[in-house]
Amino acid sequence: MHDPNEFEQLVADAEKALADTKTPDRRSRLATEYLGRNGKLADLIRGIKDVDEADRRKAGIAGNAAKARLEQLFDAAKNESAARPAEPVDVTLPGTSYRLGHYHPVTLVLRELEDIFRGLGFSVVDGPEVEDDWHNFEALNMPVDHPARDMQDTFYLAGSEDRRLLPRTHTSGVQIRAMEGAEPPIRIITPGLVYRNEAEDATHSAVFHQLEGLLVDDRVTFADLKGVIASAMRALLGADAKIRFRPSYFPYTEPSAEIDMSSPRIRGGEWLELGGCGMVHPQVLRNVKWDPAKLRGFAFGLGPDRIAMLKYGIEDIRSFFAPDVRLLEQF
Ligand code: FA5
Repeated sequence: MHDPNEFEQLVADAEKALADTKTPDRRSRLATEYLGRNGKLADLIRGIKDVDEADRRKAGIAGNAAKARLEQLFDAAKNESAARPAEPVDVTLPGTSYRLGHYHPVTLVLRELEDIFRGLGFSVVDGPEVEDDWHNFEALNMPVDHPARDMQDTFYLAGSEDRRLLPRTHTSGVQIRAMEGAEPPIRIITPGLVYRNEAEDATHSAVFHQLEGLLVDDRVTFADLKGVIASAMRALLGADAKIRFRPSYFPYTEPSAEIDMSSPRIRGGEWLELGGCGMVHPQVLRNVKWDPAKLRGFAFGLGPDRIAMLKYGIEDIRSFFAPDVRLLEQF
């Protein structure tokens, strides 16, 4: 430092900078810039030792005066802004927008189906994806050497030979779990993933969803089953959706049927397979210690992936399980 007037210049600079400072935040940064331990004032004060001896005392006095003046200036600015009301908020300015994610199309269909079935009095229950032989097969009237086990190509978990654990091939095992230890009547749906050792193509995936339904009460007929399926599908796909039942075979229902669906807005009204269903087999009721002489029930297993393909016009089921956000972004 060569000139004690530099202190006056520093105060003048600070005054000007303060006048241009609008926010408390910037004012506080400015105070540090001038008054901080490594700030501009401290720099000048450190330089006093280099001033000619004759002027050194004068420089010291100027330094102290500058310090007092700067402190006064910053204090005043602080008090003034504290006394001033906060800047009014312009509520018409655009807000901060958040990028929201998208639901998977199959999730959308599952949620819609859950809502529809809840409206029909069903409750939603969950079951394990790793199932044991009893629930996936045996209690469903498929003993170990029953040929119907070959209707679904099953994966088995390595090392579980004694308990025969498997990634479930269908959601029907949850029917058994829901009835075991419960009292009739029952009215449930159970959505979830299932796994099959299948060759994949545009309508077959090795991992896919099912939505199982089960209703057991004292007077239930096949007409009730048709009514429930038809009203659920009309609610989901429109009042002009048509349902038809084709005779089929499942060991756990008798009689059994395949459900097909057609809508004029989907693939030109072509009939498409939606799921399997039937009246609960008496042996299944016996297996859960319910009395088939007093009870009747129906069950169904729908394919929500196929329903989502129909609803959204998606040609290949494999795109649901491929990690491509371009698909999801459309929903
Ligand atoms: C069953 O799995 C029976 N458990 C359904 C059932 C439940 C019948 C209750 C009677 C009573 P199926 O294997 O047909 O049936 O499968 C049912 C539906 O799942 C099919 O109609 C289809 O919509 C869907 N599905 C079956 N395999 C696949 C697959 N590989 N990829 C996608 N969807 C499939």
